[in-house]
Amino acid sequence: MSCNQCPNSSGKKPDNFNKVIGFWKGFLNKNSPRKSSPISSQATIALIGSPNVGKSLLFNLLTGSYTTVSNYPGTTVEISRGKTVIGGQVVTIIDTPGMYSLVPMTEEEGFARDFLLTESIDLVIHVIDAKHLSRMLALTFQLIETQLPVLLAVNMLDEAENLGIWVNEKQLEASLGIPVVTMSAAQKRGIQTLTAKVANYVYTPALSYSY
Ligand SMILES: Nc1nc2c(ncn2[C@@H]2O[C@H](COP(=O)(O)OP(=O)(O)OP(=O)(O)O)[C@@H](O)[C@H]2O)c(=O)[nH]1
Ligand SMILES: [Mg+2]
Repeated sequence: MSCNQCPNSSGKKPDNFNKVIGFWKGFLNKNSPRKSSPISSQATIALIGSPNVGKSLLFNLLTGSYTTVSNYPGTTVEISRGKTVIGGQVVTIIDTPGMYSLVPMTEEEGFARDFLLTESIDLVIHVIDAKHLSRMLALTFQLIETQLPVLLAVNMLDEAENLGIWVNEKQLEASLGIPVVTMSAAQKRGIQTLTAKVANYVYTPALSYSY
């Protein structure tokens, strides 16, 4: 996928992107009508994603609270909760352990999956690594299948751009049918866009989200 606004739009395209999108779009159309209702005020938002994609750093940026940012296994097995104000509403943000799939292979994945199914979550922010877009979209589609509203945060944009990988936010939104934010938590890029898109849900509970 190329970015119209990027000078180097002939850069590397994520492998198998169109195939991945096409497969899952067909699958979802047949199998799971998506929930379109917006989330309410007093919302609870969960950060979900593979290990090392930047969930905890994003959590810290959003909530201003301190958690350990580490690659060592086990450091985020405990779910962290923090509060912030988005769209004039107090919102609870939850940081979860890294997981590759909703079909649990590890203790952390089982924990995160059970938590998603049992907790009252209004919005899932699926954080992915822009360098591995196609591979990480599999979990996006699994999350959409849970019927929870999903926002895709394509993080690590700085590293992807350094490799010549350009992600077109609008094109991805159109392809997936969910809100997408391209961002770099390390550079604090895209955070305002992210909160603006979350605010769209939080602030207008009587309206459908549009993007
Ligand atoms: N270059 C770059 N590094 C980032 C970015 N976001 C996070 N990181 C770094 O990536 C590493 C992993 O970030 P974490 O926030 O711990 O990742 P996580 O998803 O919470 O990982 P787990 O808790 O293991 O699932 C840290 O060293 C972060 O500083 C980004 O946008 N760009
Ligand atoms: Mg973490």
